[in-house]
Amino acid sequence: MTYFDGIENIQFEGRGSKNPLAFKHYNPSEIIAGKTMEEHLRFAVSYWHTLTGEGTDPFGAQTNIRAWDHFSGLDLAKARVEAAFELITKLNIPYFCFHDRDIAPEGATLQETNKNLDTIVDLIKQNMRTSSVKLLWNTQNMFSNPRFVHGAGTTCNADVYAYSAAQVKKGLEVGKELGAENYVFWGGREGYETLLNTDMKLELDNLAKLYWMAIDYAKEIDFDAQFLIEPKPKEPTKHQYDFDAATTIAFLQNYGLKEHFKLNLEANHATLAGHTFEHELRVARMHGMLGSLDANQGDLLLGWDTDEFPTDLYSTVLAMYEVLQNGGIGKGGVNFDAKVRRASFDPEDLFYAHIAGMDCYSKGLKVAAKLLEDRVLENIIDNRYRSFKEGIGAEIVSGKATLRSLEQYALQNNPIRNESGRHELIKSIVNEYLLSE
Ligand code: XLS
Ligand code: CA
Ligand code: CA
Repeated sequence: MTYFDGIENIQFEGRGSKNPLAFKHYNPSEIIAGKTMEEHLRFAVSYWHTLTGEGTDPFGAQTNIRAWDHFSGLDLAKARVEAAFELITKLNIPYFCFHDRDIAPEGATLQETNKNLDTIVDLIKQNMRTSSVKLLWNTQNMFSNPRFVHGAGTTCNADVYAYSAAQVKKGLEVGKELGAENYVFWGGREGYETLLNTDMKLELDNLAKLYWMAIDYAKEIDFDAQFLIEPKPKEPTKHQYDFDAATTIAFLQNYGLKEHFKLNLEANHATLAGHTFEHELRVARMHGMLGSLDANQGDLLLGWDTDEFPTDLYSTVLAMYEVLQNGGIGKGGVNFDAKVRRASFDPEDLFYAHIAGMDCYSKGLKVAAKLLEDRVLENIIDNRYRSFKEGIGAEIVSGKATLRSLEQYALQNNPIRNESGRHELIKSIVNEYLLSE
């Protein structure tokens, strides 16, 4: 059965095209900075938003109209697999990502749940064999079911912890079975509501133990995916332990886990943490931990995780600038962890949304590559820090300077002069690149 009749494979038509079902900027085979756009961007569809999402919100029921709506149970899960492969292929997207519970319904017992999962994993495997779609990452949903009310790896209930471990074990086996290139841990309810009833130290120790068990088990079954942790500061809990990139890196370092992980960074989680997306990417890059991108955007006026499709060109330029500076995204990719707005309920909106996001990232890539080629920001930065290249600055950088030598210098160096940071000028230069590329 087909689910998106009337929609053909989406083609690149270029800038002048007015066809809403065509790419204006994403030209997969076009070479930018030595690699094809497809190789740079490694786009992925999020199963949970695009196939499982219904358009509900806390105030209202499903609005999405989907051709698979009349199915239920395992039949619904099977229909969604077929629909997923049709959509991903028509969009010419190379990857997808899922949580275990997105793809198959839970049964009455863990055994039954695993059996449902196996059935759908088999079907996905068949579809992967007959298409070129690959799995960027899978993960486990340890936050929706009421059993996770107090968390999973950080729960106060050892029985829930054991259940979570079993779910991670199965998730790793599924990842191996489907050749996942990465495996994600997002701390769904790994956080707290109040410190008054929380043993934070025990919770964090236990979480680290769960990660160590996952590392050991992946080794045992020969699953060589890149492990990724996805930071988020709040939602659903008031305080999530993996607050942001810096906090997550400190946690990993503290428990000796750093070399086993990279980070999956999401734009909307960055802004929830009070950072820009490029800040999170920069922190990860500085530590050699930039793993993958969850591409979306929040809303300036709303303080929650709205997961909108990325359409802000300025943000994608700066994100792709970090990725290029990183030497690429490696085994990671650009996963659209984004949902159509509740009022965009038609099936074709799924296409318009992905096209918008893919074009926005493609344009971001092109502009970032051009900025780098012309060394626009590099020259500005080199010049801004030039006082550290010679004299007293070079001594500070090389570690030769002491408080005594610096005092001696300061005493005879009068007056001190600063130069303008030229913020507005620099932003207008970036705008010129955006407009002309
Ligand atoms: C939720 C997260 C989640 C992760 C995967 O806010 O973005 O969807 O990406 O568990
Ligand atoms: Ca995400
Ligand atoms: Ca999100």
